[in-house]
Amino acid sequence: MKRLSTIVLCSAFLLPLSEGNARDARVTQIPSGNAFQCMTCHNFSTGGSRNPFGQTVESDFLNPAGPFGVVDWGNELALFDSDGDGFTNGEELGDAEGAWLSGPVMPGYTVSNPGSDMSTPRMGATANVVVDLKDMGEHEGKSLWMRLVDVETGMEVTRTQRINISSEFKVGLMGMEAGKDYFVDFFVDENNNGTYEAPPADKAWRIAVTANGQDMTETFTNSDNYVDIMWGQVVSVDENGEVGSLTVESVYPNPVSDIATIDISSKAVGQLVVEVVDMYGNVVTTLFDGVMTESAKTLTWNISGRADIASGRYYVHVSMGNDIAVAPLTVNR
Ligand SMILES: [Ca+2]
Ligand SMILES: [Ca+2]
Repeated sequence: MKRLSTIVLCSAFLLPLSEGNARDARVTQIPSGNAFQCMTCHNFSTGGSRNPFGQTVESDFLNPAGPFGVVDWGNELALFDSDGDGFTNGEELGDAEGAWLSGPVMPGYTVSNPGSDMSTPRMGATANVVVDLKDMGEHEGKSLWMRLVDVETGMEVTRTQRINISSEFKVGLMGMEAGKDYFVDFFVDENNNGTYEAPPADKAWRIAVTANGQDMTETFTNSDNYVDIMWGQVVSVDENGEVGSLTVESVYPNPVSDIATIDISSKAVGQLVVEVVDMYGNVVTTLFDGVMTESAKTLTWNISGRADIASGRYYVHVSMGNDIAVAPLTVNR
């Protein structure tokens, strides 16, 4: 009943149709739309002028354009940071990839308002780091990747991407635990081929931070102090999830709603462990733990009976000795 009364309030200003009125149906057309209701897109709970996210939607992501358009939620809208707070619209709404179709997003993930730079998302009880990039004009239009790496374990905590970068922008990363040391690794895909190469082919930098339990901002001014961040050699590696001799060849369908099929190949023989982990690194399922003697293996993950598996981002984590391969997997319930 609470939801119903909110809808009535939004609709009270719907007639006559004019610029700036809230369309409450649109709340159902984006992930976590119920979190901020009309204020996802507007400056006021009754509608009115649009906030930066509402302006993005109105100008480029209504199908068809105009007052009766449906929000075109997808990868492009999800990857854009409308309010410039360093977190993409998808990260703020709990669907970084823009793969959401319906239903709630990952529990334990605190969504935030993509139209307000005073509101940023959070993973569990961890803190965020925001890198405030300056003077990046020479890289304008290129793609930038950034990740947070736990220095002690070498494991990648989280990563994010920006396409078509400008001279000044912010990039935020979630997941810092108080007292731990992290590397913030980032590179511009300077030669535009979609993968990382060590400088000078691509331009890469590293910032070391120690988490103090608070959100922090690091200012970075473009420089030629490049660092080979070996993007391919800490966990997820490349688009195919390849590390060493162990490879996650494919995960399909992805996003998955019932059964995912996972193809793994290995050039070596040994003890293979295949797990599905959530965004916090918790193992939600062990798919295989045994000796792999063949060069290829196909496994399935059936979530049709798993009410405990919420929509959101997961990783297929495959290991054999020191070899690790990781591939992202999105669940859409
Ligand atoms: Ca944002
Ligand atoms: Ca925000």
